[in-house]
Amino acid sequence: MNVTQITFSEFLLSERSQHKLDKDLIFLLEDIATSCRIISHQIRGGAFAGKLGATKSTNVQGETQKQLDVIANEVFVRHCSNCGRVAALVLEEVDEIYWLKDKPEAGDYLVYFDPLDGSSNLDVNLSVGSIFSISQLPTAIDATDDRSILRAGSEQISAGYSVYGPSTSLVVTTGNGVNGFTHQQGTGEFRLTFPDMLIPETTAEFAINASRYSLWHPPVRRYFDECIRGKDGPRNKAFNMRWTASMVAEVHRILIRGGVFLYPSDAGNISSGGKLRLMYEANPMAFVIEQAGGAASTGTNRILDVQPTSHHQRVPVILGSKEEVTVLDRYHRES
Ligand code: AHM
Ligand code: MG
Repeated sequence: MNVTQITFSEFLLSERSQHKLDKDLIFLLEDIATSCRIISHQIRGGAFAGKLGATKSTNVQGETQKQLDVIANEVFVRHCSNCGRVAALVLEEVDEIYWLKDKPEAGDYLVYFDPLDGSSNLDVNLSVGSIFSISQLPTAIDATDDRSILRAGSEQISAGYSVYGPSTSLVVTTGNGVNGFTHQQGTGEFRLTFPDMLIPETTAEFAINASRYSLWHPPVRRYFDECIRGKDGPRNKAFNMRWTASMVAEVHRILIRGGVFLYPSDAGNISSGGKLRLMYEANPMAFVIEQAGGAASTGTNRILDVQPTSHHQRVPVILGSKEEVTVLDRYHRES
């Protein structure tokens, strides 16, 4: 870790002048950072405030909501509605698109959130996170047209996540590389601690929920089987495996030390698209990973090129160090 005194606000100002970023984007990123600070605080106090555990409700995906899922959702809505350029919010926990402007103009922002990813980890005190993605409307539109938020990941102008672990990190890209910040207790500032994050091209670490082995398709089984055969297998390499059940924590680990993460489609009761949602999980993470020199694929397509057809759509996800993603793409082609 390379501790600097540069705060997130100072960093954004220098990004703005270097890369001619819109001032409203800077305000919006500040609002997102504020939201992450608040959510981090709520999570740390969760057990004392009686905020761990489930609500009585389920979300649009039919999943039981944690109290903190609902709280994190409200925090993002409250803070990210301030910016006059935000046309709509798309949130994992809410079925409808949350339109903030009656007559959105060209260039207005569309913001996609997974407010609290991996929330099944809360009760057992493991890392969770928030994920965000920002795109722009190419033209002015009629606000009732929900299809206008279905933008491919390649149109993102910024994305990132916050991981609430032993410390709180904020990792952001505006399409000019990836930078990581750590929340400093006391000053309350996010300070630049991981400038210019780059993923090593090669790795010997993979992450997958191996309990789903019997449901996987052949290319994923082939990859996994070869990894666990280690040095005696065709990959001639001793692999290590990790699974935290929190995508934000997995992506953070990959940005720091390399690796590959898979949540493939399988024959389970989840739709054939896989588990993870395209617009607020796969796209932002794919943008971050590519900006850090890695690759992100569905197995058959670059994630950022997938044209969305619905805002809660799911997609298979393979991302991380380039060499492993390339191997997995090849196994999909060969199957
Ligand atoms: P969530 O958005 O409902 O929290 O689900 C997404 C999470 C990811 O963070 C993680 O990679 C995955 O679900 C874990 O799934 P599994 O329960 O199969 O381990
Ligand atoms: Mg999620």
